[in-house]
Amino acid sequence: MKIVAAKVIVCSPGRNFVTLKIETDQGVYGIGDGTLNGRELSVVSYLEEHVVPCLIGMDPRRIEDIWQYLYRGAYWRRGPVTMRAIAAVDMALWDIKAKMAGMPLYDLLGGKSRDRVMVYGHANGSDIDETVDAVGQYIDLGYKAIRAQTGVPGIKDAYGVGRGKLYYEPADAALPSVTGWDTRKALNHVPRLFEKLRQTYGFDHHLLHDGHHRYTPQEAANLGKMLEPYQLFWLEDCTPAENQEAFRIVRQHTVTPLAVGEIFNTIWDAKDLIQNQLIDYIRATVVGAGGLTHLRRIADLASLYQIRTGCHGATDLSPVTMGCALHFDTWVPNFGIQEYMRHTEETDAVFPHDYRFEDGHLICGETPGHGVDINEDLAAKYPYKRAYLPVARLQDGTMWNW
Ligand code: KDG
Ligand code: MG
Repeated sequence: MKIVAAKVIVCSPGRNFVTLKIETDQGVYGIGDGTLNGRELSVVSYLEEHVVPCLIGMDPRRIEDIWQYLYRGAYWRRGPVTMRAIAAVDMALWDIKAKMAGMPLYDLLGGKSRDRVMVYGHANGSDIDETVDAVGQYIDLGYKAIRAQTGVPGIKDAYGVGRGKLYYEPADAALPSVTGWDTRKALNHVPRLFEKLRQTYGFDHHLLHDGHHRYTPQEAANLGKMLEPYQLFWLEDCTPAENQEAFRIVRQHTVTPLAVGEIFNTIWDAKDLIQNQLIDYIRATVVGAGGLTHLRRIADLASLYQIRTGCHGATDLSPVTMGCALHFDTWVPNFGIQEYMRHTEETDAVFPHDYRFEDGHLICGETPGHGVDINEDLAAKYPYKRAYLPVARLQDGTMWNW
């Protein structure tokens, strides 16, 4: 069996997506996602110029060998562009293998560990009352777990507060828009949101919060401690994780569960965090961390330390990643939760898929493969549009982490 063609499809049905389609001499094809928000065309070039030529003629059944070839063979290891390109190939190859086997992907991975996958949605508002109402709407939709973000008085466009509600999309401008940040103001405000949420809805639902890399380790420890009475499911990205040791400071001061990893590319980004039990949930996902082949390794290492998965699932991960992630979540023994930021109707139409939402959970389909396809004719109607994530500056103009 041979790979005879591989093409990169770029489209923008509401937002940009990079999709890889690998075709074989047996007529079976596979689909992979290589979207890198705000830097999409670098992955396109990496795939078209440096990966596709190598793939032609290879045996698509040799998933592990092709992964190693692309990882070791580049000499230059890791990084978001390389690992997304590898992920796109890996997803497409698993799709082909499962289609050839006539199995839904979860069966090929080892079979179901659960029937459905608990997801969390994003509730946000420009102030506490608006966010409380938004959480209520998610509860009415059946969600069991909800991430809550609120505007903070005195901060321009605080993280997580979108213009649209259900379809909130942060990459919203042809050049990065400038948002603000002030840790003191946030620390005064965020605990009041969760106090109000618990007063209003009680303790039955899981509540989550994303610090989006804004706090220093000591500030993050302070936030985690102040949030303890509200029993969060997790506090995410409370401090940047380049320095994995930084989480030790947070951990020493708070029992609020910690999640990190949506920007991790490989197991090496998470190794110390996992082995020192400094986190509770690992957020790496299929497109970010080199595909299913590598994500499985991260999940297995995490399972040794009772750390559970919580795959990133924002809108910048295409339905192809969501399909793969749901098969992974259905199989992985140490599953925690899956993020689910809904795609727009335009996106869903370009990527027909067989997963469905029911009662706060996503359920993956039974179609052989990962269950997600691309309608190329429709995709061609939505050409690429440059779109950037915002940047953040402190009140005195200093560049900060968005
Ligand atoms: O592209 C950036 C988004 O994926 C990110 O800002 C979303 O933090 C995020 C989350 O938790 O989904
Ligand atoms: Mg996040």
